Amino acid sequence: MKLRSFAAALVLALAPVPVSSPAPAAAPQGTVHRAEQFYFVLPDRFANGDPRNDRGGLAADRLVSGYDPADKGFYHGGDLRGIIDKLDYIQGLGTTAVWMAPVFKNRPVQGSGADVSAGYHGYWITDFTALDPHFGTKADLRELVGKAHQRGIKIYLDIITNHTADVIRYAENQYGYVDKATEPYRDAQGRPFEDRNYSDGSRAFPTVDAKSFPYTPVFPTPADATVKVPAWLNDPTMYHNRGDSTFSGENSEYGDFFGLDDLWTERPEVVQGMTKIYADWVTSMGVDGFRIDTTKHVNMDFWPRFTRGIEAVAPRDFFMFGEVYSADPQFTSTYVRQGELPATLDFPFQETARNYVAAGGSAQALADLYAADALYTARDTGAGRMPTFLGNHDMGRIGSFIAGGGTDPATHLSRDVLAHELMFLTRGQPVVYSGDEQGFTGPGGDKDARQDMFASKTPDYLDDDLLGTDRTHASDQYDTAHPVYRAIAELSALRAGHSALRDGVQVTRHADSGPGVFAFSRVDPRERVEYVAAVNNASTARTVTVDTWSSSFTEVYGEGTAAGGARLTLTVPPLSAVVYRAGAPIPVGGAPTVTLTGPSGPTAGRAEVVANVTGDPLATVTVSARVDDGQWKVLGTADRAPYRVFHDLNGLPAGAELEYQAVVRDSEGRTASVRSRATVATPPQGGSRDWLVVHYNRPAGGYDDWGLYTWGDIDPAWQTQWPAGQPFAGEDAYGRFAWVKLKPGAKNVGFLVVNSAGVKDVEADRFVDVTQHGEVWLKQGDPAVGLSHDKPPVEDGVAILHYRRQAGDYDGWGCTCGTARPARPTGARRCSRRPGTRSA
Ligand SMILES: [Ca+2]
Ligand SMILES: [Ca+2]
Ligand SMILES: [Ca+2]
Repeated sequence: MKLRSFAAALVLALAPVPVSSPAPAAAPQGTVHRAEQFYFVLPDRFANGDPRNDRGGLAADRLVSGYDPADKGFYHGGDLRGIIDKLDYIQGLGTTAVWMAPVFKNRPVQGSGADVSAGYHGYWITDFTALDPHFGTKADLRELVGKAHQRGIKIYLDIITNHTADVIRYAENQYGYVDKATEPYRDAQGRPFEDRNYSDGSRAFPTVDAKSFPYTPVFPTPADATVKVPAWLNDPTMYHNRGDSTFSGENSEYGDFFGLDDLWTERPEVVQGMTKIYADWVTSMGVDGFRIDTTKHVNMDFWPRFTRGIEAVAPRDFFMFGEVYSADPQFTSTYVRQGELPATLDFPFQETARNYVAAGGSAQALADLYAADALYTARDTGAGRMPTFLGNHDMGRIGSFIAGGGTDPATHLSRDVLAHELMFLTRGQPVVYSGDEQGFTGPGGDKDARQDMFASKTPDYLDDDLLGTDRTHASDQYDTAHPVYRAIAELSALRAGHSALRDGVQVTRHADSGPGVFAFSRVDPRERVEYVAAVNNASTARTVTVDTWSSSFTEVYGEGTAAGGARLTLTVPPLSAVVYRAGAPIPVGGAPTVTLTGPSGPTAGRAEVVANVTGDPLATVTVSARVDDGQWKVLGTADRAPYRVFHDLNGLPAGAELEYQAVVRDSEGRTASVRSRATVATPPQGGSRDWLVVHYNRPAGGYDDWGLYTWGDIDPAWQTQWPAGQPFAGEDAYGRFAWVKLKPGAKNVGFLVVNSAGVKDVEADRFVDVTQHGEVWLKQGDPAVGLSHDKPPVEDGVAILHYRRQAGDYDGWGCTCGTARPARPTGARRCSRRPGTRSA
């Protein structure tokens, strides 16, 4: 994650103001409630409805057609006709939306020797406008959409904007990543430029040519030069051309994903081209939503423009969610707040649920997970709209995690059902990965987690032990009597019959500090009837007493016992779940009042606004913000206490005036509002040092899991809870860096570099005397505290202008070159940055 400004160097001065004028921004009438139950299928592996298309119309040779049902890396024959034929089976689970892995035309075979593999998974697209002939025709897709819609089932496509198939090679025949500091992009006149300065679309992108890149893109064959559709994808300057990604730092966004041609998504032609490709699929096929692949490998600026482009042509209830492969909600949520995606796939839930059911993890981790939900509150969306899942085709299946989790095999089926209970009873839109309902396992992720639903000829699948059945993969697996299938169908009916469980507000009621009970309430604000649900991953029954808003409860799911009301005592059997329903709606109570705490922060470049509400416990609070008395903008609507909404301050200059308004709305439509003001202030000038900058270099990258933990004479707001540190969010030629705000008169600061598991990069505590030094340079695994470092080399033809502001308040200041008249201040995003000095 890259912060695009020095927001961490900003301070806020709070001044509450009474509300004397009418509410400036209308609060939305509650969020749009959409809660699907997804079924995710790999079309190649689900059902073979038409053997005539198994080779995609290509020659029989498996290296031409890609068809070899005995090889887990090749096409196995599944197709859209198979999905149409099995709609009864899919609907029997309670499915309301099918998400299909990509169905666009792929390069049939890539690689050579032991690495040869086929595009059966769909992620190696050459023609973005056609269906892969292995899967069928556009007529088949149209029929699938029509027949699914008749049953009330939606169809979601899996789309890719980050890359195409691996077609382009480099004339140099080398593929190591070359970063932008070493070799910047050059325009057609050979002048270096920073492409991110153009990625928001506000200025014309420089003219480039084949010499603009560190590598020279070439096509291995004449046919390769025209293989992609639409034709603009055959222009090799539409790609980053910097070599293979190692998935860290800059190259996470700019590198080729295992050779797949990485699109130059900063270019306007790519933004517009990708938007048109997928908008056309919406309008021509009537599909209902997208799952967006490799979202985090595309620059953040791309997403709001893409999202708005799709939503401009899509029906109102069209929905999209991004694959941001990270278990850290601080990171994933930025794609919702800043990237303006409606949701991200809930990888943090997956990680927590997996630990809970497969490895005896703590119930408290579930409470911690949901406590971070406010990070996703934005515009008209929130954490409740995230698709939740237990495993997938990349990381492996939940059955695999359970079978390999070291628990008693006799409990594995119960754990699998418990995993689905947890997913279906908690907030979010559950995703069932096709095959999980048949107890599929497998030794790992990727190809090992992509077993056929039909009788398999793949030796690597035939030796799997399935949960809940004696069958092997030698036979078809569409058994509607399988215990996991039946459990999912029952949970689906429960959600369908009780809207609170489908998309109600969720409030944590109890979490054991080790294995044990996680209990929570769910309430549909329109119905106001409280449900108390609890899961227990311990091997013994557990009894807990929880607070509720209601007084009498009856059981609607599970086999526990319960007594009491406002203090409800629940006994939850081992490895199971229970749900109780209150006998009467929650009273609304008196008229609402609201006060604001904060905005406080900023932390990680954002401010936090907390509203304190009295009255209806089901009231919502909509928080709006404006900058310098400009247009009000809705930040988001919080649906439960604590009512927290975050405001990203990236790019705001020091001195900017912020104003916040919170409007509380109760179930009877009564409102109250409050405003407060804050200033993005310049840190005080002169005198003692206010900031420490800690630089950190990891030669092989991989910064995302590492943070800076500090103590001593630091500002209390910079204190983090061990082992959490603050992220190294800034990036320069040395590596990453973090700012640490100091106490007035600070002298001694201690620090450690630590990862999320509490592992220290260097074991010893280290210290710096900040009266002597304001910057330190660290290297991975090296205990030395560098107090200076060599400046990176500068290429010929590049001039670096350094500019220092004593207080580090660079926002709002910019540089302009090559013109006699002053341009408008260009701000942080126009210049590359170095802490302490600013360079351009
Ligand atoms: Ca077929
Ligand atoms: Ca390539
Ligand atoms: Ca990329």
